Amino acid sequence: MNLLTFIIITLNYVLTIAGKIHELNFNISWVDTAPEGSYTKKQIGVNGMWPPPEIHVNKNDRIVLSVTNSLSPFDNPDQLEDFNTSLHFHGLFHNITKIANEQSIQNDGPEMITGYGIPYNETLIYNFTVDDQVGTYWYHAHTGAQYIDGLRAPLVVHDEEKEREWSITSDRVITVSEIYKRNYFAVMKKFLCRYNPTGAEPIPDGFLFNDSANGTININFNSKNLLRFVNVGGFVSQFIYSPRLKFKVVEIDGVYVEPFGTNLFEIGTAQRVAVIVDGLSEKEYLEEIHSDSYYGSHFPIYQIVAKSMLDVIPEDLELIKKHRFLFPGQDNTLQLPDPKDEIDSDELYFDDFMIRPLNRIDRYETPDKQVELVIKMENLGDGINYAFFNNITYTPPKIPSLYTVYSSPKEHLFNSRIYGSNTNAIILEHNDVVEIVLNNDDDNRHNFHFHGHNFQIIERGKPDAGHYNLTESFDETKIYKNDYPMIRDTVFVEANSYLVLRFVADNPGVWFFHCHIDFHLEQGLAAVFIEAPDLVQEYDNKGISTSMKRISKKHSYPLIGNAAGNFHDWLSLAGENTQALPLPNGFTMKGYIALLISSLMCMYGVYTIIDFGLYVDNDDKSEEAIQRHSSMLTELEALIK
Ligand SMILES: [Cu+2]
Repeated sequence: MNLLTFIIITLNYVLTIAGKIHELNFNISWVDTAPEGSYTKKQIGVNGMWPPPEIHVNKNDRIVLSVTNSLSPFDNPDQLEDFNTSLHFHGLFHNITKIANEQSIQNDGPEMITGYGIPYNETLIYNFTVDDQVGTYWYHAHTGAQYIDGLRAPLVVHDEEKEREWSITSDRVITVSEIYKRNYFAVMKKFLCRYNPTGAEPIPDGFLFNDSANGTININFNSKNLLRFVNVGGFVSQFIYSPRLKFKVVEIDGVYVEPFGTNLFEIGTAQRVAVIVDGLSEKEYLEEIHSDSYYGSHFPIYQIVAKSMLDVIPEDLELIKKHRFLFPGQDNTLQLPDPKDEIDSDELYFDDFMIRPLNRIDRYETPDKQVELVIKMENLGDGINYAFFNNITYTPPKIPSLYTVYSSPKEHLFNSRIYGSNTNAIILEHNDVVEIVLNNDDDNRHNFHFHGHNFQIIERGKPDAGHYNLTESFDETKIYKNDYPMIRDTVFVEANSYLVLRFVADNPGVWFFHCHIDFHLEQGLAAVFIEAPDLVQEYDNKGISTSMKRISKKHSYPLIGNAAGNFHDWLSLAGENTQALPLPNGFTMKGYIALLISSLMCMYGVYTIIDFGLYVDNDDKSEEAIQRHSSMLTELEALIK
C-alpha cells in the first residue's frame, strides 16, 4: 500500500467514525392542524409544519439542533401566558466518558433535570453525537405534558450494515398516538385539580395512525419493508394487529432482538417495535385475494386501544381503528372489514419478557445496590390526586439537578440531601450493578422509562401478584426465568404487581426515571438518579452551554447551588420546593364547625316535620276532623306502648 492510499483509507475511517454533522434549526410554534379531518386543533409544530420532521441520521453522526421557542399567545388565543419548551431525545445515552465525543448531559433535555426550559423567544442549542447507538428512537418536548400537543417525532439512527443484511427495499416510520381536541394546558388544568379527586386520566378524543385518522401503507410485490412503529402518545398502550401479513419483529427500543414472527404486538407510550413485512410475490398475492379468506382482497392493519387503561369509554370513541396495506393496483377507498373475530383488548397479550436480545448479555448478577420504589396514588391536602414513589411525589428543585452536580463542592457530591428532599434523588457509584424494584400498589399499569440507560427485565409479576420480596435477589439458589433477559428502555409494571430491573451504572449523568404515561409524570411519578457525580464533574467539564448561559443571564436564572438554590450552606434546604401537605387526619376546626351547623340544621328540619305532622286546627270542629284527631291519638298511644 502506498502512502497516499494509506492516508485516504485512514481519513475515510476517521470520517466514518466521526460521522456527519446534521445542522438543524427548529422554530417551535402553534400550527393549525386537522389530523382527524372533522375539526381543527392548534398543535405545536416545527418551522410552521405539523407533524414535526422525522430526524434520520447514521451511526456516529452528530446533531447540532438550534431550537427557538415561538409559542406565542398571539397564535393561540387559548394560551394565556408564555410557556417554556424543551426537547428530549428518547433512548439516546449521551455518554460523556468517551472524551473524543464531546458529549454533555445537558443535551438529554428534561426541564429542571439537565437544564432550564427554553423561555419564549429564546434559542437553545443541543449538540450531541448518537455515538454507536442504532435503531428507532424519537424526540419530544420534556416540559409539562406539552408533547401531547404534537411536539414529538421519530428519530432514526440508521445502521447501513444491518439494513443491507435484512435486504430491505423500504424503510418507514409509523407513529401511533392519541389526540385531545383541547390543548394540553387545558387538559392538565382539569386533570390536576381538586374536582378530579380520583385522578381519572383525561379520555382522548381520538387515536391517530401516522398522524391521521386512517393509514395506508403502500407495499410492493416481492418487497421487504422495514416498518418502525413508535407510540408517540402520552397515555394509552395500543395493539397492532395484521391478520393476513405477518410481522417479523427485529428491533425493540433500539435493541436488536432474535427475530420472531407475530400477527400482533403491543406498543406502550414511548416504546418502539421495528418489524419487517414481506410483500408477497404477484402470484402469491393473486392466490390470496382469490382464496376464500374472510378478508377478500383486503390486507388490513387494526390499531386496537388497550381499553383497560380508560376509566370511561364514551360511546363514540372508536377503539379499533382500521388501516391497510395496499398492493399495486388496489383501491384504497374500499370499505375495510371489521376483524373476523370479535376483539376484546382486555384479552390481548403480548409478552416482551421472554424476547431475547440478539446480542446476548448475561443477566447481571447479585446487585451492588438495590433501590425499591413503592408506587401509590393518593390525594394531598390541596385535594389533588398525586403519584408517589415511597410516599414522595416528585417536585422539581429550584436549580436543575445537573447544575447542582456541576457546582457542588466535592465533599457534598454523594450526599443525596443536596439534590432535595422531594425529588427522590438516588445516588449511584460508578459501575455498580443496580437493581430497581418497582412494587406497584396502584391498580393501574405503569410504563417506566429510564433516561441514559437500557435495563434488563429480571422479573415481572402478573397483575395482582403483590410485592417482590427484596431478599430474593440476594439468594444464590434463586432460579431465574431468563439467563439473557430482555433489554429495553421503557417497560410496563402491571397493576398491584412488581417489576425488577437491573443495569450497570456505567454512564455517569443525571438521569430521570419516570412513568411515561405523561399524566402520571405530571402527578409526580418520578425519581432522579445521580450517577457517578464525581465523573460528571470530571468529564462534562465545559459546564453550562453558551446558549443556556445567555438565556440564564437574561432571565436571572440561578446556575449554582443545591435543590433549594443555597450555596453558602450546601446542606441547608431552606426554601426548597416541597409537595403539598397531607390531607388532615380526622376533622379540622372548620370541619367541626361545619358538622355542628349541619347537625343543628338537621335537628331544626326534623322538628318542623314533626310540628307540621302533629299540627291540630282547633277551629275545625267538623265530624271528619274529630274522627281524624281521635285516630291519630290512638295510633300515637299504640306507638308509645
Ligand atoms: Cu404511570
